[in-house]
Amino acid sequence: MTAVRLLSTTVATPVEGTQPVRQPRTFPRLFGSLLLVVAAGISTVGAVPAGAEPAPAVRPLGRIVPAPASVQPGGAPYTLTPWTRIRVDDHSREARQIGTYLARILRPSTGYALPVTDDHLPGGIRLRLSPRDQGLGEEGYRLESTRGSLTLTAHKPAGLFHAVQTLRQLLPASVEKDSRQQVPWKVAGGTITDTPRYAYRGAMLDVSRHFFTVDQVKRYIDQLALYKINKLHLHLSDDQGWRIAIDSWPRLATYGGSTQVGGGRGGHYTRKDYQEILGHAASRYLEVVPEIDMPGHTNAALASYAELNCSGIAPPLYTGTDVGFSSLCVPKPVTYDFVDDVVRELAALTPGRYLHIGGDEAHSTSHADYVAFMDKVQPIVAKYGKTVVGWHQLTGATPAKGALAQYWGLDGTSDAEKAQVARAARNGTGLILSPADRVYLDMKYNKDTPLGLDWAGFVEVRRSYDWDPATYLPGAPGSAVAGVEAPLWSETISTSDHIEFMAFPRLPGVAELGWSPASTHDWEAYKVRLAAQGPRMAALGIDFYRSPQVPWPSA
Ligand code: NGO
Repeated sequence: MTAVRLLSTTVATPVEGTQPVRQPRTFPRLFGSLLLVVAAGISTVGAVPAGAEPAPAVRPLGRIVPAPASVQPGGAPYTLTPWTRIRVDDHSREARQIGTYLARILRPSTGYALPVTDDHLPGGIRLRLSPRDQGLGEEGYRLESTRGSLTLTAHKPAGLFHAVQTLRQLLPASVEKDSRQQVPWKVAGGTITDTPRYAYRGAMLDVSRHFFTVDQVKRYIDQLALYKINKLHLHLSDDQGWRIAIDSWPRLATYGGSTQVGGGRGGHYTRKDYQEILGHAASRYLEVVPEIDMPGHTNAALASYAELNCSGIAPPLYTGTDVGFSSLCVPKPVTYDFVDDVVRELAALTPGRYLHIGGDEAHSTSHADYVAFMDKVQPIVAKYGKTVVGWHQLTGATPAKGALAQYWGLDGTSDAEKAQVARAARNGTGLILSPADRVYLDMKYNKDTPLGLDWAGFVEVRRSYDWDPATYLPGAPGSAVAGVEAPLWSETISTSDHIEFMAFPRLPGVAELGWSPASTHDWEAYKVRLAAQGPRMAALGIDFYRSPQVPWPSA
């Protein structure tokens, strides 16, 4: 397994198509708009012409990210006015909360009052939970836009929330601004019916190498929600920092969390902080997947408690960026008291299904110890009611029933290692795909990218989007794929600006791989939809990487 990263440092990933693709404006405005309407008329968004300009007064229905499953344009647009009301089902607290969330997004830029009401009058923006629409599942929705009303229907609240994200993207980008804008607030007529391809659509933030405050995490959650990401994986412990308060082992956070890469102050989340993150994530329909990495990547814990070391001596805190040098002491009984306490407390705090136990780069643990450790630790996770997630090295041990393995290999990963993961997948282990040379958001875009690493090569926007999760890992059945996740490791990342520059615009592409049907997958069409996100990201204050592969609008 060491070989993965050592080998991969030498893998050169070609930088793809570096020329901006812009289509010259050779057709008159009216014809251009007609073309867009016709293009939007097909049932998927695959055929919108590349770089089509000028921007029409009404955005074509379906020009959003992730691409919806089905788009049927038609009829007159819906127009928001100063008298518009947001009408929610009277019996659903969650529908009302989502309505209020929508109103808070729309009020500053429109300047309209947009009261949220449960009156039964016709018209307005309607948020409906429909028990009959079971076909929409846990997260699907229907959006119907007509001259008289705009109706969002879902079977479950998460679907309504995703419908709101679609609605945001159908309105002009300036809707995201926090001051009043004088533009017509129109949504093209027609119907979108949309359900996700995968149930697991994640983003990971490494809060260990550099600590990020609750507000920084909340800001990232808000950005993830716009693209229908539904899992936030928090990498809460590593060699450089332990970031979550554990009452039964208090020094983990107070001492183990007291520094970070480069020697800064670090930090940790109190139980209250963590609950605030959980609450915010839940309000955005994201499930938090907490990770305690073990048995390697544990220097912060080993430094905090001498008894966790086989030698009985605590090492110093670590602020560098090496990996693979630390291990919990597998033969010692106290190791499992420790794991039990940590898992018990974390599982009790976390409402989600999953608990990630790391398991990567255990280069200081023998294979036999690694297997023995995982055999003892996975049942502890189950005992506290959670499903195990581990980095794909877990497949070298015996993954628990129902466990998910997170694959972070790359093209250069050995066939034997790929085969080991594929075999586990055939035997029932689910896969979360995070190929490092595709979706590691900490990889540099190109040699000039000021932040990030390059051990998996350079990852331009097209490369991160242009692959298929279902057929990615040879020998692994498509049905084993639970979804995709874009990790952001933070050796070089220490501010929200850094997060945003590395995540955007690659994150929306990963979100699309997770949400949209394979039939919509088409880089030429995607890059046009992504380009339309440029002004929106800018309005949200996201300083994204202006990839030359994407035909960003010039204004
Ligand atoms: C690897 C390693 C992490 C690094 C990351 C940097 C995994 C699963 N383990 O990914 O410790 O931070 O690369 O890209």
